Amino acid sequence: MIRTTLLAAALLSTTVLAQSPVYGQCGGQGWTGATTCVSGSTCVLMNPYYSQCLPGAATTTSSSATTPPPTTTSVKTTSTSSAPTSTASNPTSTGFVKTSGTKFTLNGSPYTVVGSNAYWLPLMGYSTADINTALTDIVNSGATTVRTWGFNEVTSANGIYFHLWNGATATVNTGANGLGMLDTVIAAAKAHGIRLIIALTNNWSDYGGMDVYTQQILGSGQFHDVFFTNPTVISAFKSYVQTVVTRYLNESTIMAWELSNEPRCGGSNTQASPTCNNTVITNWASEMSAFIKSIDKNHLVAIGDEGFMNVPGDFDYPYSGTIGIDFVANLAIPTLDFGTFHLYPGSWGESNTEPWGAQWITDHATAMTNANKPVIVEEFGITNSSTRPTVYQEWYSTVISTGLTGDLIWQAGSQLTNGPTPNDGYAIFPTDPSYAVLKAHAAALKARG
Ligand SMILES: *[C@@H]1O[C@H](CO)[C@@H](O)[C@H](O)[C@H]1NC(C)=O
Ligand SMILES: *[C@@H]1O[C@H](CO)[C@@H](O)[C@H](O)[C@H]1NC(C)=O
Ligand SMILES: *[C@@H]1O[C@H](CO)[C@@H](O)[C@H](O)[C@H]1NC(C)=O
Ligand SMILES: CC(=O)N[C@H]1CO[C@H](CO)[C@@H](O)[C@@H]1O
Repeated sequence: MIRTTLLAAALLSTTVLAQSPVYGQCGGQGWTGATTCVSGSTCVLMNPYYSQCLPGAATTTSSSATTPPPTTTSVKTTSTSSAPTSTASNPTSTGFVKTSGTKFTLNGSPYTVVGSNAYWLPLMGYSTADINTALTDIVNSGATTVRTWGFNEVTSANGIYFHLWNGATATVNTGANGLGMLDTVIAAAKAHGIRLIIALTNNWSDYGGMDVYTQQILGSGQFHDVFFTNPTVISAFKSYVQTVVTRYLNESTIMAWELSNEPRCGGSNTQASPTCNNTVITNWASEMSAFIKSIDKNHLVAIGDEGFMNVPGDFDYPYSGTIGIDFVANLAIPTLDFGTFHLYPGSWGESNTEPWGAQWITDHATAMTNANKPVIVEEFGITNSSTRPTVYQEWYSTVISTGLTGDLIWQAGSQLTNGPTPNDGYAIFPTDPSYAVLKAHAAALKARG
């Protein structure tokens, strides 16, 4: 407690900024930073929580500068002063993906979510030509949608990074080796007609994730789930989320924000606290999704979780309610637009791969129908490339027959200038026997609607 208070006091003294940069925040409830913008930009009121410096003059200016500071001890996350170099927002884009019952829609017509994960697109320093090659391979499999990472937490500034931590002080890297990479991926996806689902942190230590927040803010030795409950950590995550979300407020290439990849009570090297239960992540998901909705009315919001079920008396691990996720409870959260689940019989200790997966899909389709919201199996995979075409075909048939809204493979694969994209054993390159299965399924799912 004492530690937190001292940190917050120290941080507050460093937050006096002269002027906000273009696209920087300049007001809003709880905002304690600069309320004027650098010359050539004007402070525009977006909503009660957020005013932003936009290029040129504007008729609406922020009146929220007088809002009293909040009572929370917020960790300030400041943007660097460089303005985005690419067109992060394109007002002439077509519409945003929306939901209607258990389906997605785009400009009033059905929108089929089918495609792949490609977390690496903005993170490897790929050239624009290589990003285009990867997206071309994805599009040729019939994909409409790609899921990628909108985070990269680091403690030293090397290579590509999005969010640099130095103790409790964090800086968002908006430069060419930071969110500029995400700008490039978004522009390339737009050019290929692909929509993106972007996760905002990671349960796992890949690319930083939740434990970087807790360890930098509170020190080492934290339980993993402190990320979901500590007010200072929640403020810090909100600050990052706000920076990313407002950068792309009007960007219709983004279909949805996800709170995190695979949130759980436990992490990669960090344990769950003895008191962590499903309620902890349900409460966190409610608060965070409401926060995003308060600043962004355009984009859909989902958790990005594995869809674990909480079935009393069921001791099958993914149904046992012991991991920190209650899929049905979370799907009822009003500020979440759709549900997600993952499917990895291999790493979940399920030996009966094909039928177990089909049942897992069926059970989530039932929850989808009951909640009347879309649900997608947004990651699935097996690593045995010889059995994969048959198993995926079976699972795809189950998706089609149960009416499940959509699906994304983990993960896409491409041969690029300097070699293949990352392959953890699940990647499907255009030469893989499963690639044709994906393609046939994408056509079938679009036909089903
Ligand atoms: C987003 O669109 C709204 C409504 O058209 C507009 O008022 C606002 O300035 C835009 N914001 C950005 C960041 O482009
Ligand atoms: C879940 O955890 C919260 C916070 O520790 C606690 O208040 C609640 O009673 C727990 N619920 C159950 C069902 O154990
Ligand atoms: C893949 O599955 C086939 C068929 O069950 C099996 O014969 C083969 O050993 C498996 N390969 C690996 C690497 O496990
Ligand atoms: C357990 C698990 O799903 N780990 C995944 C976490 O995310 C990274 C990518 O950032 C994957 O490579 C891991 O497989």
